[in-house]
Order: sequence, then C-alpha cells, then structure tokens
Amino acid sequence: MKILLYNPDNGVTRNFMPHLWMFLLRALTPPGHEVILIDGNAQPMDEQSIARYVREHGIGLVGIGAMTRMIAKAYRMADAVRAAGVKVVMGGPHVTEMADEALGRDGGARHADAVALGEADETWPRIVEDAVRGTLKDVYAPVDGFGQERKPSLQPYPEIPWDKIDLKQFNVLPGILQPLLKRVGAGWGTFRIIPVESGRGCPYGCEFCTVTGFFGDSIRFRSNESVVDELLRLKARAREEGGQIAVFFIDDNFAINVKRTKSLLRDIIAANAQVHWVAQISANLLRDEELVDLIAASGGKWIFIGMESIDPANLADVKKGFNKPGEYAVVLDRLAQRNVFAITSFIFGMDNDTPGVAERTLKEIRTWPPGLPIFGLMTPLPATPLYKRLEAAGRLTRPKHWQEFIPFAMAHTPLKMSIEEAHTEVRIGWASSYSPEAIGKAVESVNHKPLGYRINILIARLCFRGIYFPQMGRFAWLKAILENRRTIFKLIRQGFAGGLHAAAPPIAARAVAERRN
Ligand code: B12
Ligand code: SF4
Repeated sequence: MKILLYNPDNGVTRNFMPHLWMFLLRALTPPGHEVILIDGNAQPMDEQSIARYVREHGIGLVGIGAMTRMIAKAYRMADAVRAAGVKVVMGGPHVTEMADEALGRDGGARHADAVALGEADETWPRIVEDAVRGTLKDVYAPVDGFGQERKPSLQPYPEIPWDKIDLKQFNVLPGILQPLLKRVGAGWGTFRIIPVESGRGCPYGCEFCTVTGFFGDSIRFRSNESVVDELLRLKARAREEGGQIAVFFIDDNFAINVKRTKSLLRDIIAANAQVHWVAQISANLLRDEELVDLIAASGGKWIFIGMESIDPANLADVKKGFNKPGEYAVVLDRLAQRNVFAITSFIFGMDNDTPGVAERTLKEIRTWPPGLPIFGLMTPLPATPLYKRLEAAGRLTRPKHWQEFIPFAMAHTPLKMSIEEAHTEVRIGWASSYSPEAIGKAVESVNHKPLGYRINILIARLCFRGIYFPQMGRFAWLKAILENRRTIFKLIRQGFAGGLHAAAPPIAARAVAERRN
C-alpha cells in the first residue's frame, strides 16, 4: 500500500523544520509499504492539490498530524482526501484531546476515519495492518493488555534512515543558489534543520502546556549510543551532499536530568558527533556552569528558553514559579560568554499583565546579549489546566478558537487588560524586536565577535520571524532582505575586509559597549 503522511501548515505562516512524527512513523511502518512524506510547511498544498495527489499517486491511506493551530487546515485537507475516496487517520496532540471532534461525534462533520490517541509508536503498525485489511477502527489507544495507558520506552529507538530518505523538500536554502553555495567553505549546497529527540515527558506541569498531560510527567530517554549514532549518520549525509545540517533537539526540557544530559553531551564530543544544535532548556537548569561548557563544546548554538514573563506573580499563576526573572540576565550572559545564544519566549495577556507589559519586557531584553525574542499570547489549548480554569470561570470568549485559526488573537479575556490591549502588546513586542533597526542593533552588539556570529544572528532573526509572520514566499523574502539591506551590506563589506573570522572595527564595538552601559 502507498501511504501518504501529511503535516499541514497553519494556513498563514510556516515552520522551517520538518516534523519528527512523520519520519518516526515512516521508520515504524511494517515492511512492504511505500511511505511518502509531505510537510505543508515546505511543500504548500491546498484541498484540490492533495485530492489530486492521492488520486494520481494511488495512495491507499493518508495519515495527518497536527497541532491545535493547524487543525482547521488539517480537517479541510482530511475532508478533501476522504471525498477522493481515501481513508484518513489523524494523530497528534489536538485530536488526542478532541477525538470526538475529529470523528464527528460532537455534532459536527466527521473528518477522520480513525484517530490515533497519544504516542502512536506502538499503535501505528496495527493501524497500517487494519487499513490494508479494510478493518480500520475509529480509535487506536496505546494501552496494554489490562487497558492501562502504555508509553513507549524509547529503548530501543527506531533507526530513522537519514542516509536514504528524500529530504529535498526540507532544504532551507533557495534552489537557484545551491550550485554556488556548494562550493562555499565546507559546502552550503544544502542546509537542513533536522528534529531529533533524546527523551520525552516533562514533570513541571505548567498550566498552559500540553506536554505534561500528553507525554506524562515521568521522563523516558533514548540511550546515548542511539542519539550519537543518529547524529553521526546526519553528519555523514551532510558531508556527502556538500551541505550543512543543524539539529533541533525537540525534547521539551533537554536538560531535565542534568546528569544524563552531561553524559550524552560528553558522548557526543567523544564520538566526534558534534553538529550545530538547538534545544529547549528551562533557565533554572542553566545555572550549572559545567553543563553550559558541555553545551558549547558539543555544538550547542541556540537554547530556547520559555521565560514567559518577567513578572513573578504571572509565573506563579501558571505554575511556572521555578522561573526566576532575577536570574535571566545571568543565565544569558553565561551562555553568550560561550557563544551560545538564546531564543527567549514570552507570553503576553497573562492574568497579572497590564498595558505597557511589552515595553517593560523589551526594556529588560535590551540589557541582555542579543538573541531571538519571541512573543505569543496566552492561549487555552484543549485539555490543559488553563483551559479548564478559564472555562470554569466563564472567561473563554472563543471556546473553540481552533476552528478558525487567527494568528495572535486571544480566546479569553485577561484579568487586568482588554483583549485588544493584549493584541497591541504582542504587536509592540514583535515590531520593536524585528524592525530593520532592531535587527541591525542586535547584529552590531556582537561586533566584537567573529563575523560568523553576526551572520548567525541576522539569519536566525530573519528565519525565526517567518514562523510567526507570513514570510516564506519568494516575494516576502525579497521584502525582508530589502528592508534589512543596510545590515546585510555592512556584513558583506566586513566579510570582504577581513574574512569570516574577523571582528568588526574596534571603534564600532566600543560604541556599542558604551551604548549598552
Ligand atoms: C518542535 C516543536 C515545535 C517546532 C515546529 C514543529 C516541528 N517542526 O517539529 C517550532 C519550534 C517551530 C514550534 C512552534 C510552535 N509550537 Co511547538 N512544539 C514542538 C515540540 C517541542 C516537539 C514536537 C515533536 O516533534 N514531538 C515529538 C513527536 C514524536 O511527538 P508528536 O509530534 O506528538 O508525535 C507523536 C504523536 O503525537 C503521534 N502523532 C503525531 N502526529 C501523528 C499523525 C498520525 C497520522 C498518527 C497516526 C500519529 C501521530 O505519534 C507520534 C509518535 O508517538 C512540541 C512538544 C512535544 N514534545 O511534542 C511542541 C508543541 C507541538 N508546540 C506547541 C505550540 C503551542 C507551538 C507554538 C504555537 C508555540 C508558540 N506560542 O509560539 C508554535 C506554533 C508555530 C506555528 N508555525 O504555528 C504545542 C502544541 C499544543 C497543541 N495542543 O497544539 C506543543 C505540544 C508544546 C506545548 N507547550 O504544549 N514547535
Ligand atoms: S517546562 Fe516547558 S514542557 Fe515542561 S510543562 Fe512547562 S512549558 Fe511544558
């Protein structure tokens, strides 16, 4: 049977990294089937094109996975596939919580023939076999013989054949430049950001988060050896292609068990399996100097930190009191000293937020080393403790907000400001951080570091913006490049003057240092 695994975009913006679940399920598919992967973020498709695709390619089963904000598009695509006479199975965090919605048991239309609840590593082979036999059930739950939920141990972990998979759609670099880029330095013909997991689960249980409910509060890890082998395979592939690879360790808290993370990073270094990597780690775990040393030595470049708020009262409200805003600056400096930078994520519209929260947050951010600040709005995701609290308090204004995805729109009323005020705050956050002037200043603030770091900051800011704002089309990219031309030309001039390892002239660095003081 030919199986299509499809991950939709949210219809407005696009991610720059493929989704792990597709590669994982492909690796777990019983032999004898052909599995095709399409990520709507890399290969945009609409309802007509997916229907045409399944007909023309003789697809027998379509698997669709989606987060809540992609679910409206996912349902539309599923409807088109089913109308073309092909069965659809859906999985992922949203349908796990809202299975009745996907199956049309809540009074709405049916979108999926079957739903896979929770982690599908063990149920997927059964789903495929049932689909072949024509005996697909409505619901597949990961349970043991006694009906108790069973989570995959991740040991052993399936081998994802990175050396063989067609990854053409996931090259971040424009096709037209590939022949030229292939010859630059160690080769830049391809650049791919690949998701790798080293463990699942998070015990923290922050109120707004899906993870603890979905993956559980006990953590399961892969063996160090299996992670190291995967990195070595990825590295080999990049080398063969004359390209580059970066890894996003998608664990929710990559250093949740510091001892184990250190041992993994040591093994990566010992095996010479270092690649540039990004991971999510909460600020409290980055107090450990040795951990930060190992992060830098093993290839860590960007750490995603869910800071959420600079207000301890807000953090306590959402059960994230382990975040201490007073130590954010120290943590970020500790990383920056080792040339590791941070993606700092904030949520506005929390219950103790008042108008002006964006400017107060930006004021703090400006005192930190440059990074990638991102701003979201407090969003009640289905089945989270936050959703239940707001629902019980009658505060949800759009209880089924996912049925129509509107970027940056609240679905409940915050306590100390209006919905419109919260929307204004998030706009201020983005506009002040990603205006051409702000990007220029961020790049300038690392003038004392080699040019490569400045280019890194520029590219990361331009790309990251694209996850949240429509930017992936050629025209939108061109616009972003034109707007930031001053910074780009400056870097090109510096590159011609001194090569990739050159710092900018000391005067500029001094001026920036003075301005920061
Ligand atoms: C990596 C990641 C991202 C990446 C992009 C996604 C990517 N390319 O992988 C980035 C950083 C860009 C990102 C952004 C965002 N993310 Co995110 N992200 C994740 C993260 C950390 C890992 C995803 C992953 O690969 N997990 C591991 C795989 C194995 O698990 P899985 O995807 O759930 O798949 C398993 C099952 O669900 C199931 N399954 C999944 N799909 C399918 C399909 C079929 C057919 C079947 C049978 C089974 C199945 O089988 C898989 C194996 O067991 C998750 C948290 C997490 N641990 O999952 C959050 C998560 C998915 N993100 C979340 C959110 C909210 C966001 C943002 C909105 C955050 C924000 N406010 O900015 C943005 C949205 C971006 C956008 N464009 O709209 C939420 C989604 C909650 C929800 N109910 O939708 C999560 C769960 C985190 C959270 N805190 O709650 N994210
Ligand atoms: S620490 Fe991160 S992954 Fe864990 S519950 Fe909190 S927000 Fe979710």
